[in-house]
This record gives sequence, C-alpha cells and structure tokens, in this order.
Amino acid sequence: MGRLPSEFCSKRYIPISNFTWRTIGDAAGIQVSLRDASEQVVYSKSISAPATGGWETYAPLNIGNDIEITETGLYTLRIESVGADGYWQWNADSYTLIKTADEEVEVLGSLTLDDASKYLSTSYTVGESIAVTANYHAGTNHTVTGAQGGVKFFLREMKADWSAVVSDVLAYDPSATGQESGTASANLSLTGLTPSADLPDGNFYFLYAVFDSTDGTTYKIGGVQPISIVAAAEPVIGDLDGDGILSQEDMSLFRATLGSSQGDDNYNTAADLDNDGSITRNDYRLFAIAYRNQ
Ligand SMILES: [Ca+2]
Ligand SMILES: [Ca+2]
Repeated sequence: MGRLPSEFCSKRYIPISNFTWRTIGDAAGIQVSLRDASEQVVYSKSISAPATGGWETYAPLNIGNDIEITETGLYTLRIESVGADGYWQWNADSYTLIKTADEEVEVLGSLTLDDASKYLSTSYTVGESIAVTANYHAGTNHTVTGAQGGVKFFLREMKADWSAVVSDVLAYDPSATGQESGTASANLSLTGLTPSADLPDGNFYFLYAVFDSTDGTTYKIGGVQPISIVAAAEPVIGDLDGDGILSQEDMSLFRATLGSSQGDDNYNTAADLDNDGSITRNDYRLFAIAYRNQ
C-alpha cells in the first residue's frame, strides 16, 4: 500500500470515499455510497497475487468476481494484502472498482394528466376545444396497444350521482401505440356542447383518459371534474372589426361598405344587417339603431 487516496480513487466508476490505509499489513478500506447511508457491510475475498518484483512495478490482476450490492446504503470494502513475511507487501498498490450493472428497477404502468389543476381552472368555450396532454407508461418491457386507439381521451357528461354517462366527446393519440412510455395529447372538440351552467339535473363534465398495455391492464387517469364549459359570446350586431364592441371604428368600416353589393370588393356580409345582398340605407338604419342602443 502507500498510494495517495487521489491516485487510489482515480478513474473510478463507483463513488468512493473515506479512504483509509496502512502500510504495515498492507490494507485499504474504502466506502462505497449507494444513495443513502443505512447499511454497512464488509466484502471478503482472497486470491493469490504474483510478485511484481519492485516497489513501483504494477501488474494487472483481476480479483475476478463481482461485488453485488442491491440495497441502498454505505458499504465498506476492505482490500488487504497478506504475504509470507506478514509485514511489507509489494502487491495490490492500485485498485479499480468498476460498476458492472445497474439494478433493474421495474416501472409499473401509469397514466396521469400533465397538470390536472390546469383543466379545472380554465373556462372552455363552446365551439372551441380542450387541448389535453397525459404522460403514459405501459410498464417495463410493455407497450401501449392499439385496442383503445392509442391513448384515448374522454370528455364525459356525467349524471350528477355518477350513475351514468350521458354523452362522450372522444379524441385519440394513436402515436402512443407500440410505445413503452411518452406523452400523449389530443384535442377534445366542444362544438355543439351544452354549457356547464345549462346542463340538466346537476350533470357535469368529467375529463378522463385510458390506454391498454400489453401487460393486460387498462390504465386510467384519475379523472378530473367539473370541467367548466361556457357559452360562446353572442355576436355584437354591427361589430365589423370583430373586437366584441361596437365603436367608431365599426362606423368607419360601415361607411366604406355602404352602397356595395355581393361580389364587390368592399361588400361586407357583417354590414349587411338585413341580409339582402346589398349594403343600403336600410342596413345603415339598423346599424344606427344598434349603435344608439348599445
Ligand atoms: Ca368593433
Ligand atoms: Ca342590406
């Protein structure tokens, strides 16, 4: 022994610390830390080493078997040279510990929304859509099957007492099929849906998703509810620039279209308030009434 700790530890693949050694009896102790310090063991293995013939002459020598550590903790490995004279030993001055394998951690299948609170805190508008994302894992060495079309998303109108599904909006991410894990996303269309506030009998909207794994299990998110869906804003009559309010800008736009008919460059359907195909004095009268009455 007699090497400095930094040399002793160089190019190690396993983090080691608390190097101790002694030159009489030639022994070294090192600690190997695996994630937390809860256990300590001593590894013992004896082999015969050939003499290398001098103080600083090295010859590689493979101890020849693995030290298997499968529990987290702090371990002490003691490496000791023992020779015939029991005093100075010229071998085993340099050691290398090589990590040969990671412990295989089996991951169980799962399906979770990316952020459940996001869906609960957003008001969605009829006619638009919900962009929904979920993280899936089919379990170690398993994949998502095509049975559900990949990851399948539901917006369910549920009875107030959960006794039945009234209706479903469905969307799929087929790209998950055949994958072990990943992120799935889809858009749930809200076209034609009833706003939450107008659902009968306390019914509510429930966001839900599933996929089937080759392990034979159907994985489901813990669904979230109630999803808030609100009615689209009523169009404002005469709002030609579409900003939701009737203002001087709309008046200017109206004047620019006055006198035009369908097919003309300056014809504007939104200004044709009586829908007769031309922007006339009658449209202007209706526009003026809307403007005054807002
Ligand atoms: Ca406007
Ligand atoms: Ca008209």
